Amino acid sequence: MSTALDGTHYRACNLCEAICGLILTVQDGRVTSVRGDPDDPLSRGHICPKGAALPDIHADPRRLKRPLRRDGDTWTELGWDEALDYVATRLRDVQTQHGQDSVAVYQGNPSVHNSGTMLSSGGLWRALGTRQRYSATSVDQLPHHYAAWQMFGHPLLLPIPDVDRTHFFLILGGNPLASNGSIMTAPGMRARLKALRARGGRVVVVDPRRTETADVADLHVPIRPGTDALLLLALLHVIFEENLDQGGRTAAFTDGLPELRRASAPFTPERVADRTGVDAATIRNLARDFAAASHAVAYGRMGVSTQAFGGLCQWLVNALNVVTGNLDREGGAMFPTPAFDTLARVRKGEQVMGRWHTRVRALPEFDGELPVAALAEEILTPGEGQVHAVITSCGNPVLSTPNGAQLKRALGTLDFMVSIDIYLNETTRHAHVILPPATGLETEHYDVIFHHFAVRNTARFNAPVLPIGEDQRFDHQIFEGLRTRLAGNDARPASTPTERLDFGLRHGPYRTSLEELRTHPHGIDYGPLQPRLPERLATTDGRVHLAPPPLLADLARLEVTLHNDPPELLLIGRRQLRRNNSWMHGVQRLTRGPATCTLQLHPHDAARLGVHNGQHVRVASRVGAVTVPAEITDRVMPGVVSLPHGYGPAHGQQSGASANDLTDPDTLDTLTGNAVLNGLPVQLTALAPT
Ligand SMILES: Nc1nc2c(c(=O)[nH]1)N[C@H]1C(S)=C(S)[C@@H](COP(=O)(O)OP(=O)(O)OC[C@H]3O[C@@H](n4cnc5c(=O)[nH]c(N)nc54)[C@H](O)[C@@H]3O)O[C@H]1N2
Ligand SMILES: Nc1nc2c(c(=O)[nH]1)N[C@H]1C(S)=C(S)[C@@H](COP(=O)(O)OP(=O)(O)OC[C@H]3O[C@@H](n4cnc5c(=O)[nH]c(N)nc54)[C@H](O)[C@@H]3O)O[C@H]1N2
Ligand code: SF4
Ligand SMILES: [Mo]
Repeated sequence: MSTALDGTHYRACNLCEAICGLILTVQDGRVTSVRGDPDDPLSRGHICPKGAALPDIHADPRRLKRPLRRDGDTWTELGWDEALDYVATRLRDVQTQHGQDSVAVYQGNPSVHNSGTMLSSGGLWRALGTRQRYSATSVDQLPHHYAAWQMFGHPLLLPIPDVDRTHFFLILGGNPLASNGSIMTAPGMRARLKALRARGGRVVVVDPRRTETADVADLHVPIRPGTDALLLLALLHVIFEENLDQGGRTAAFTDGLPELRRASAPFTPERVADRTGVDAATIRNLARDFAAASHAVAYGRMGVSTQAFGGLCQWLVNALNVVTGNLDREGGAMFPTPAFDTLARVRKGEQVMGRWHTRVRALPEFDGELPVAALAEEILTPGEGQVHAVITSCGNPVLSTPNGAQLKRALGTLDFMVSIDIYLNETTRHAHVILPPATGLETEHYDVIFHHFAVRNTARFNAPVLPIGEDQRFDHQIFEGLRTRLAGNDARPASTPTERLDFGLRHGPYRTSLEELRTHPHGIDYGPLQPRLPERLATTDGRVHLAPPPLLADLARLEVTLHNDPPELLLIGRRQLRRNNSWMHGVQRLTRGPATCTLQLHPHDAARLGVHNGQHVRVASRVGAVTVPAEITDRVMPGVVSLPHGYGPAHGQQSGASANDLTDPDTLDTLTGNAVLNGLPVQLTALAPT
């Protein structure tokens, strides 16, 4: 039976940062095929297995569509009005009894991939007025924001590698062939890297693991986890020592070059070689090649962000681009110009850190959010200001934040918890109410965030592909429903996400509109990235700060590591093409095949510890232990073991242990407050075969 929907639809995928254009065929009201859209000016036909599985989320019988309320272990469905009334009442009661900050909020990763949530959740947080706000940022890219704020004046002024025009791409701690790129929206990295090499350029990957990206690079440089700041300083050292630095066009408005030169002086390649595991000759050659390339760009991602020196790493990556004249120039690190530009009206020189602190450990807020590593203790520690209620939206922090087992215990003690989420999972099962929004193909989409990080200036808006049932609600309806109930008589009607989007597009740099974008379903191409400095800088003095004092001061902490013996075994993570953080295991076409939650370890370590391939091993850290099968491979360097995150015991065919039952909330990048998910000391024991 054909329906009004039948035919061809265009929709950008919102599962990851690559925002690929898709062509969907609908027959009899069902999606029967998904292909990459060759006419999308950014993705040019790219699609990955997750994108192809996008319709399966809709078909997944476990996906929630109606509100659920829990009494003990029993879940019952509620009507929407009843559910929203109940949630608002309970939240207000907790705040009346324990104060505004007794309600904590955690926003997870899909928040930034849903324009409805992005453009409507802020109103609810303002109505709540709580300072207990957390998100996945502090288990991810917080150091990028910190360095951008210190150097360029705003957390979102992140320089993006101009991969399509560079001749030398230095990747530290990123694996875009598995992740499809992050803080670098560049769909189809395999093809982009192939083109880079075809034009005579080089790709170098610095990573403790020989990754899928390292496989297609010219050079893989294995590095001991957590030591990249030393390597980056040594690269700068060589560049200064051999007078390879070139100011480039940004020199006229850059301060701090002499301070940076002085700071890197003690870090000779010879001095850091042992600790990093990278020999001095390799470091010297890398510095020379990078400086000599006509267009070069250094890029550091998760591996150099979620580690003990994340802030230093992101600063030094930017600094390397600046001193080699590659900031804000073609083929270097550039600032995109998105059609919907959240940076259009920034306040210059805004203080965004330390305006308040966590109660228990006094960790500083950054851009309105506290480090999520502190959430469990804020719930568990009695006293004035204790958290008694939690709201999660698009998040699964029990699997995604340090010491998830402790957070799980903490969530069990709450007076009230509500989760805005589409699944019943390790986190949402603790909620008293789950409010499931429409998702994916049911929603309209414009990527509000990732066009700010894209390697080309484009814009794409798509209408929903699938209709929602009468009993479903959109995310913005849920947020607005709660906001108006909490704000009571003060609530004025807010504009809808669609209206906000249209307003932003009309006032944006290209003066476009939703109407115009609707007539271009493949997207509009505004061309390659353009130089944007110094106009785009948000520092009070309008200059780039190459040597911000807090970053210089943090070098003392790094120096100490040169004098300590390194731990014998360090744990790192591993993203996998067919997984999406903690939540797409319900999609069967992604979960076929052998179990993938394995602990990779090098043959030398396996021999030393008496571990056989496939044997179960116990991995223990300061906070916990997990049991997983070993996978012996020389892809990881000796002294390093790798475990993917996002697994749980109830993930069907792909069940596994959670890496965050090992990670330690007390170990942070103390400069930024970011969690340390890589370079964690662990002990390994082989378990008797069963
Ligand atoms: N050890 C270790 N830990 C890590 C990482 C690591 O590399 N190693 N990576 C970290 C990183 S980078 C990140 S971003 C975090 C991610 O951590 P989180 O953001 O906390 O978790 P996700 O696994 O992304 O879970 C997404 C949740 O959103 C729900 N969801 C999916 N779509 C929608 C939707 O449209 N609407 C709503 N309301 N909900 C939806 C899913 O059911 C799921 O509960 O994990 C971090 N944790
Ligand atoms: N298929 C898939 N794609 C995803 C996701 C997913 O779960 N699955 N998650 C999405 C999210 S939320 C994010 S944030 C991005 C992340 O995108 P990426 O950062 O590209 O992905 P990761 O695989 O986490 O890459 C981190 C790399 O750092 C390495 N590493 C670990 N420790 C160190 C270290 O100390 N130094 C160096 N130099 N390297 C180190 C790891 O071996 C790994 O290869 O991916 C996104 N895309
Ligand atoms: S790469 Fe990301 S955006 Fe592209 S199809 Fe895959 S999941 Fe979707
Ligand atoms: Mo992330």
